[in-house]
Amino acid sequence: MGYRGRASSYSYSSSSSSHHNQLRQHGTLLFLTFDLLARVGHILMLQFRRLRRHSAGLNSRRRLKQLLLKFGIPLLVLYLIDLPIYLYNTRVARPDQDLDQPFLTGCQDPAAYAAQTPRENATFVMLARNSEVDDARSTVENIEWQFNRWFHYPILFLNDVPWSEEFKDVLRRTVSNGTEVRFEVIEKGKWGFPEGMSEREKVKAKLSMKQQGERGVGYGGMESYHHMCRFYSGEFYNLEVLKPYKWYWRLEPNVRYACSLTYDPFAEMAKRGKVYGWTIALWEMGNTCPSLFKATNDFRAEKGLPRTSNWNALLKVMWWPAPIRWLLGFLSPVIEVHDSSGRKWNTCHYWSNFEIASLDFFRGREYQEYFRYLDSKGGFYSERWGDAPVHTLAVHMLLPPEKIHHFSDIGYEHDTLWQCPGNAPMDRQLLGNKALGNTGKMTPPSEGGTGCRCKCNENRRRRNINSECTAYLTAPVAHNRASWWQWWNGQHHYAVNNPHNPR
Ligand SMILES: Nc1nc2c(ncn2[C@@H]2O[C@H](COP(=O)(O)OP(=O)(O)O)[C@@H](O)[C@H]2O)c(=O)[nH]1
Ligand SMILES: [Mg+2]
Repeated sequence: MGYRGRASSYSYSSSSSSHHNQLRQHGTLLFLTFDLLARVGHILMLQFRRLRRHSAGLNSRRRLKQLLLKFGIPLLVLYLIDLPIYLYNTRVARPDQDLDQPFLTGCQDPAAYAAQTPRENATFVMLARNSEVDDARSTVENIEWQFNRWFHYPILFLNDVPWSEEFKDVLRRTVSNGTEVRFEVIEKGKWGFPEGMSEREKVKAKLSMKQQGERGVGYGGMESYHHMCRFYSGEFYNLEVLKPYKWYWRLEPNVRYACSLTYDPFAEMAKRGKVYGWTIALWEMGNTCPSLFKATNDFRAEKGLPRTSNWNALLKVMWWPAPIRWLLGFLSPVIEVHDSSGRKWNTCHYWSNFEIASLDFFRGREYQEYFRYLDSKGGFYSERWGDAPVHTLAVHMLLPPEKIHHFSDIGYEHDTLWQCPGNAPMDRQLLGNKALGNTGKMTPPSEGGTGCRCKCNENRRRRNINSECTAYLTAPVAHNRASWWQWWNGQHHYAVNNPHNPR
């Protein structure tokens, strides 16, 4: 799709001469690659013919031996040289110490904490539909009880259509005394197709969404879902109502926090220089965003951004020899989740319905340029790029590992996914604390637990964090990692060696 995401603020495709230069360079590179392949093929063919002539009188065993000597061994040697170089270039360097740990363990006295700690410029945000009033109420009731009755951060509700009186009434009644609520309609130009997209391109986009629906791409046939993903990927950060704030905490209808959170995560993130906080990581379905990784890597290369450990943590390490990788790179426009050098994305990403993050980062120049670049590729509609993988790829491309924080001590449930930490020892549960009060029956503490009065649903497995996907994304901050043997047996480093998160 050729539309330009807001040409005025977008510099990549506004200059057609640089675009032509790029095309020319790409064409030259392709020509040289083909030329090289053709020459190598020609030499191999000549060698093969010679061998056939020479071995005409030999029996088949000796022929095979000759073939192995002439081709097999040189190819194996080349592979053995290529493989370590490839592995070295895609390695995730091991830090000297663990770079990310839970901020605090067990319960704090929330009244004392709030009195001593200056508040941050922060807000909760919930995008919702009027019809989701019950689910929105349930989330707000829960977060007020588990956290906000002590901290009173404002809650901002966003909608693409005017709020119903019912929604406003119910939610106003749900918050605790002292919590400010605001109901806003998303300002013009921030929801829907990008400004500057022509009618023809919109028709094309709609047709593409219809086809995605028919192909069974998750939410692919739902136009409003595409708008939602594009909104949360970029336009959200430029809303006027968010200008006064430095931090946001994203909420969604029908979310349950399973533990009390007795410290201020905004203040702790600010204190420790964190930028992005998450709870759950999971695999993305490749068919929703087949070319997102390629587009992101193209952006990275165009901008001269290095392949860091954080970037490499996004890769699925493959053992293919170089020519197969070149072929995969060449075919990347038509195969899923590969970049143009043939590297493969592991599709692991942070689930963005929980996020505590810096608005300054996302409204900053680098992220916004990335968003506009993606917009110019059209993938929010020609595919169904989700805001979760977009945020993850950006965070791993633009931030060093220590700026990302896993809130492994937060109990979080939404839909079918959840994270529930073990509870810290009883002496860290502050049972007589007046501000915490009676929070009901809690799950018994477990060794190395970090949680404050968590009530985990015992019918589910206790923790989700011992997963391969989490291990990929947390590798850059993990000093202690699982051995090959442990990995093979399904034990991944984040759980194996993090003293706060035993299996
Ligand atoms: N106002 C509004 N909110 C929407 C729309 N589509 C999705 N949302 C909100 O966007 C968030 C994510 O949508 P959801 O359906 O939960 O997506 P999922 O979590 O990926 O299954 C939720 O907070 C929804 O309330 C829409 O068309 N209008
Ligand atoms: Mg949801």
